[in-house]
Parts: sequence; C-alpha cells; structure tokens
Amino acid sequence: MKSGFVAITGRPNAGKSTLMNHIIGEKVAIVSSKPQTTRTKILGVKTGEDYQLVMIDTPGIHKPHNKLGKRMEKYIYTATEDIDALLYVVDCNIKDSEIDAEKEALSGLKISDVPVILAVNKIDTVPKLQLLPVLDKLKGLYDFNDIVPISAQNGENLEELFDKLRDVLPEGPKFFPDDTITDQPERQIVAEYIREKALRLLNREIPHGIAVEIERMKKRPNGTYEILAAIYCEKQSHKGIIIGKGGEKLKQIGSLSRHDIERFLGSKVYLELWVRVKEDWRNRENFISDIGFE
Ligand SMILES: Nc1nc2c(ncn2[C@@H]2O[C@H](COP(=O)(O)OP(=O)(O)O)[C@@H](O)[C@H]2O)c(=O)[nH]1
Ligand SMILES: [Mg+2]
Repeated sequence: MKSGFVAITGRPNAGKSTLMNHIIGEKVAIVSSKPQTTRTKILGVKTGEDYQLVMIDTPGIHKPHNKLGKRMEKYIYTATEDIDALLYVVDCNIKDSEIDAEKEALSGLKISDVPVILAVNKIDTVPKLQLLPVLDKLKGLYDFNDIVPISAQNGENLEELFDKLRDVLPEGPKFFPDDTITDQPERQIVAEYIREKALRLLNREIPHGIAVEIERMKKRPNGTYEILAAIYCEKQSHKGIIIGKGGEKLKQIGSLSRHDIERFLGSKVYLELWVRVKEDWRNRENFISDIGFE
C-alpha cells in the first residue's frame, strides 16, 4: 500500500484546479480564466486498490494586496508542509520575461526535502515543435525529479503524470475512507459552484471582490433541496452589474449554478440568489472567517 500527500502549486491560471479535478474525476475545485479563482486549499482524494493519493490544490502564488490575499498565501505555505511530493504546474505559453517569476515562486517554497514534479500544462494550445525549447528553459528552474508535458483540459499525458505521482508516494496506510473525494463540505462546494458562474459571467474588476455564502440549505421531505445563497460584492455599483438589466445576469448565474449543483447533489434544487454589498470585505478579518476561510 502506498499513500501520501501531494501539494499542487504554481502561479495563478496555470491550470492547477483543472488538473486536480481531472485526476479525481469530479469538480471539487472550481475553475475560471480569472486569476485567483482558488482561495483556499482543497483536498482531492483518489483511492485505488494499492494506493491513496491525496492532492492539495492551492491558490496561485502571487503578491497579496489585501487580507484575503494574505490568507490565501498562508494556505500555500501550510499546504506545502509535511507533504510527500510537490507538483508544480506551469503554463507552456510562458514568456521568457516570466521565467524569473517562476524561479522566485519555486525558491519561496520550503520543499528542499521532497521530490518535485513539473507539469507543463496546456500543451493542446501549442504545436509540439514549439514545446521543446520551452521544456529546455524550464529544466533550468529547479532540480525536478520529472518533467511531464500535459493537457489538464483534454487529459493528454495525465495517466503518465499520475503514474509518476503514485510512484513517489511512500509506503503507508490510507488516510481517508475509500469513497472520500474531498475535504470540502457540501455547502462549501455549492457556494463555490455559484462563485464560479459569477466569475465566468462577470467582467474584469468585479470577480475578485465576490464572495458567496450559503444562508440556508435544506433538504425537503421529497428529497429536493432548497438553497438560499448570497453573492457579496464590494460596491453598490457592482450590485447592479451582477443583477443585470431586468435581473438577467443574476438569472443566468442562477440557472448555470443550479445545473451544476443538481448534478453534484443528484437531486432537484430550488435556488434563490441575493446580491449583498459588503464594502471592502477583503480586508475584514471577521467576514473572511464567516464565509468559510478557517
Ligand atoms: N487550453 C487549455 N486550457 C486549460 C488547461 N488547463 C486549464 N485551462 C484553463 O486555464 C484557466 C485556468 O484554469 P484553473 O484550473 O482555474 O487554473 P489555476 O488558477 O491554476 O487553478 C481556465 O480557463 C481553464 O479552463 C489546458 O490543459 N488547456
Ligand atoms: Mg485554482
């Protein structure tokens, strides 16, 4: 029996959450094209006959600008304590000018004593020939145990990557029951699905200032769910944008979210969304704690 913890780190948008979801086979971490989508550390567990791989998805490595950012940064460093291996993810479209930032990000992690595997992601977006010089450049960043080009989106080379991760796990017992896929409570996953849709449907400055809180989640006797959720934003003017003309935007966020939530809960869902303003919430410690950051 082999088992262990592998932290997934890298800069924002590299595809860390997409990668973990693909390996786990369920959307336990939300994904968007906006940086800083992942705000906490999220466990994804994959169990087989003779192994248990526990992956820890983390926020992207970036310089924090507020208290929320500082907390996100803390998650990266606690996630990389006591791990058995580190999976570092880089977008293969990296520019030469960004190489130093990767080097800095890697050197900031205290990982000198664990194997580090580099996943070079999004290879579906470049011709194969263009990949070789990129791999060459990345080689020099760190003494990686392995470098695996992958596409987290279409699954290319993920089996190979998975085999390498399993190989570096130490001998040991399982940490979680066989059917565990994540440490995230149901409510948290539901809130995150809603935030994901808001991130997707809203432009530029608003997404980072959004938080979602499940105010009520009740299972009715007939098995369907009643969910009341609040979408928090930082300004009155943002509230109007989130609601949209005639409530159209909020309706869209609701119906896309409901689709995902129903699939996840395996049951019909009645979803009610409210938009609330909480000025500068990203600098309010108590509010940050209230919405689920431990
Ligand atoms: N084309 C392509 N896009 C990807 C791939 N992996 C992730 N993405 C996209 O990159 C964006 C960031 O992904 P996400 O998993 O949230 O990145 P994270 O911030 O590192 O967790 C999303 O729009 C994903 O759909 C990939 O292999 N190929
Ligand atoms: Mg992420």
